[in-house]
Amino acid sequence: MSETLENLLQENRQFPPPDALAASANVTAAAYDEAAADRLGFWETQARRLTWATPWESVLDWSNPPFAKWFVGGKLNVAYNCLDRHIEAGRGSKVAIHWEGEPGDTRTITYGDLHRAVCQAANALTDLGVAAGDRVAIYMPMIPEAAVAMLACARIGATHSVVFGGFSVDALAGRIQDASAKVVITADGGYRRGKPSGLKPIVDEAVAQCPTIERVLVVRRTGQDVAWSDKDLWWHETVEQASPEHVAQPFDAEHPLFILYTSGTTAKPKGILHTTGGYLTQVSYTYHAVFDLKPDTDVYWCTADIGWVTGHSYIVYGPLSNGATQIMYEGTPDTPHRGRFWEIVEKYRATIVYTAPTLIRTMMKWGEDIPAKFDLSSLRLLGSVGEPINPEAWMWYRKHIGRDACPIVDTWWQTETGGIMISPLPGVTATKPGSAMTPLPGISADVVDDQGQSVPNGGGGYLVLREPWPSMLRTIWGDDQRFIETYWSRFEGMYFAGDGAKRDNDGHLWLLGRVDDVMLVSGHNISTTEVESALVSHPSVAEAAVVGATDPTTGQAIVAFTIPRGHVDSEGEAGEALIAELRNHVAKTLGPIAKPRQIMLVAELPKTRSGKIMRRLLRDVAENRSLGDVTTLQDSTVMDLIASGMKTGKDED
Ligand code: 6R9
Repeated sequence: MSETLENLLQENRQFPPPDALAASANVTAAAYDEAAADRLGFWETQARRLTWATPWESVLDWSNPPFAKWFVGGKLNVAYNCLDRHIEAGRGSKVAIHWEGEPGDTRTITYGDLHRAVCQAANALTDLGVAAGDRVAIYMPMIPEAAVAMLACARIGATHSVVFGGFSVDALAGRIQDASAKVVITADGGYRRGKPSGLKPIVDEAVAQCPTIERVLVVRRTGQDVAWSDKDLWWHETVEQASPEHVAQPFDAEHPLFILYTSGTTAKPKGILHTTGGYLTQVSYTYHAVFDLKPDTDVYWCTADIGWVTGHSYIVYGPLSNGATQIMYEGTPDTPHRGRFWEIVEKYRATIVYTAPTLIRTMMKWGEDIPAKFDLSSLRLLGSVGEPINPEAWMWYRKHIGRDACPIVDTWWQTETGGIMISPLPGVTATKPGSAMTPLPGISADVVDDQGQSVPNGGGGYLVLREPWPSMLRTIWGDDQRFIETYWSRFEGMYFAGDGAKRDNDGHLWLLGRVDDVMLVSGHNISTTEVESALVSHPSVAEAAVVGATDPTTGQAIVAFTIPRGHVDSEGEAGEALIAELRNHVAKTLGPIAKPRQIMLVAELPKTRSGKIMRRLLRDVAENRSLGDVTTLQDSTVMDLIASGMKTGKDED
């Protein structure tokens, strides 16, 4: 028998789109039929939503798989599509970004303002000797100049490599070296948790190890003291003095737009390469379709950091190519208080919020009385990305943020896919809590067994993509062989995404986490996601992470790390009683095979900067090993907290 994943969790709730939203939705069910009838023709139609300087000769060259070329021979400028064409259409005074600094300072930036800043930055970079094809590293806080820097690179055909502002010296230096970047754009620092936190000192140390760097361009954000070398230039003395006149040149559809390193938990980070025409086509279309953006009335807010692919595709390129008005926030959700996010929604009358399950579960932990203090009635659509969203977290999001009136789009995609692949369409799909539902029009996803055969409804296995898509990664920077081995070798002729998934009895897709995390318990492949969702479905639990630890009788045994909700007493005997209750709750929800051997109550979980749980580290704890590499952890003290005592009971965050 071929190996598949168990399908344990059953979910029967379903929510059709609100009538009014469905009646005026940007995309209707007809899109699925159009794409099914002519997939490439469908993508050509979507490419025509952009402005091309030279039309393409053929839509796809797939003669040398897995190396795809989309919109062959076409030419366009990405920054022109995000800025100039809106201004030419008379929308220069429309707000592009409502920016909110963590200390409470604000900036309102129109499309005209953004265009001017990008043209100045394009001229300044050109003066520094940056030309089309050169690489530029961007290491910035969440300030508008981060988007300006990206768009300026795109405008002159330089390839940007954004590195999370907060990664270590070694992480930054390694990424600069891998791409041989010529310039770094950074800031003196940014505000996080009420304090200025320095970026320039980290850049200084990294640059000392990177001979390819000729110049460092520094935005003054915090005003803190910084060391200065003859490579350094202030943004306000260069960019802000440069000419605001700049004519964008078109680039080939396959011109490299950006490299983004995946946070690779163990191996050397992979520089995922995205190019120009196909990438912009898919992110622009999916933004329009999935978020149903009405440019004249919507106020959109994606809470991601710009250093994550979500920030690239759904803060910069998707929204701006569609002429959206959006909110950008510099800081953390609990500074100066735990209602900061909802205060921002209220202040700007946000209509669409796109965030991560980790944030939703944190809000569950803090309690629903916090969002209840704010007027969230402007919201009409909610999105989720980054991890499987547990059905109870989905229901909490729907009820306490969306007042049971907003559709939720659970969007599955990856750095590698560039844009959203699997998601409800908000005006079409009757959603199920916890399911990403179906591939978008023009996308073909499947769930297969060990042999690459599609599993029937009700079965689980490996998520694969059977056909090339416009915003697919083109290679791993500098390593075509690794590109082939990592993504295209597991199953003949298919892209394997690394995730497990199941197809329910109606054919809808449920993401089950990374297959590396799957637990093999007494011969059953059990996904971490289903056990975590069962734990989160208990009213005392806000968040859970589950790992398989070596066990003498069952091969692997399930070990769960669980964060109780804020109001729950988890000290002493109450804690013991809760643990016993949770073990039984999982057994009852999923079956006895999924009953955890051990549950630990903890205050925090180790997460990456984009909020993904790092189960690898928890496996080390569960198997009493010394900890592996913790450099990509969001907060490295969390592991000390978990390893010592396990049950701290108090909330450090
Ligand atoms: C966009 C992004 C990709 C991995 C992906 C999967 C997980 C993302 C998800 C999801 C379940 C969703 N993931 N969205 N899992 N449901 N809606 O997150 O890119 O940082 O490269 O991570 O994230 O495991 O393979 P990236």
